[in-house]
Amino acid sequence: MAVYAVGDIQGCLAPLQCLLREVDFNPSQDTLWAVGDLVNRGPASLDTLRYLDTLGNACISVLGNHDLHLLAAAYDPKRLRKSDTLLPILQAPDRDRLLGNLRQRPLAHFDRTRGIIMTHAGVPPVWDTAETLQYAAEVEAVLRCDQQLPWFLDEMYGNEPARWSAELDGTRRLRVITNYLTRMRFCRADGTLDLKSKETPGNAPKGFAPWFTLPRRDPEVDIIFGHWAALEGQVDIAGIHALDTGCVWGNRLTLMNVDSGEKRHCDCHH
Ligand SMILES: [Mn+2]
Repeated sequence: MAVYAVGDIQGCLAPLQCLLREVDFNPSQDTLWAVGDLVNRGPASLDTLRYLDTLGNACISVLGNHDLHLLAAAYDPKRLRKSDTLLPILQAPDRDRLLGNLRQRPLAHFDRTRGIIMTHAGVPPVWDTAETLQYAAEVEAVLRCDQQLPWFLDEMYGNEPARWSAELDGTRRLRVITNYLTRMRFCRADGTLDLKSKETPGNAPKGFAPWFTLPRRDPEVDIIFGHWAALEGQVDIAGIHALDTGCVWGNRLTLMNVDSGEKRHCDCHH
């Protein structure tokens, strides 16, 4: 009955399966949480999606920026970039089923019993847990709607607005929600985002800080996130769990036992 959380997989299926073997993962009893960015850049994105689908309800994954980019590329292949490794998914005979399942995944997962929320990039300092889930659900509803999805995928790219306001509506509202939950690194206490820097926390742009160092609205709720490989999983703040350890960049994949906090790693070249 164990619950494990894994960092950004990005198509690195072999290290994932190695870690799951090490913990004797049993999908009929155990649960795997994934922080998103299941695909892209790595070698086996298609097989990663197929494998995670076989886990059914035993896998809970939130959407990351690369997962959303896959959906966008599926609607318009011109969006594919040279560094993307998504073409095998787009050409797969089971692509519609895989993408259809991906679209159903949430942007935030909250385990009320444990008091833990998981998103791909984090939780902005201006939202409590209830707001985070509510705003995530606004984007999730659009992702699941056949009529609205192509429109959203056209409009989701961009760094503006840089700051949340409850008065925002339409595409600007959905874009800033998506950016907080899937792309955020550096932020101000008022919620203003800097989406350009991908550096280490010590190299924050002037006036900005890593989002998790800012006072939290719900400090009693733990946060599990990925996305920021430069952190190397090193965040010494109670209740904050950074799981992206840059497997796809040749470092390692991290699997954490959610209840004990124990971490295991598998080197990417494994
Ligand atoms: Mn990411």
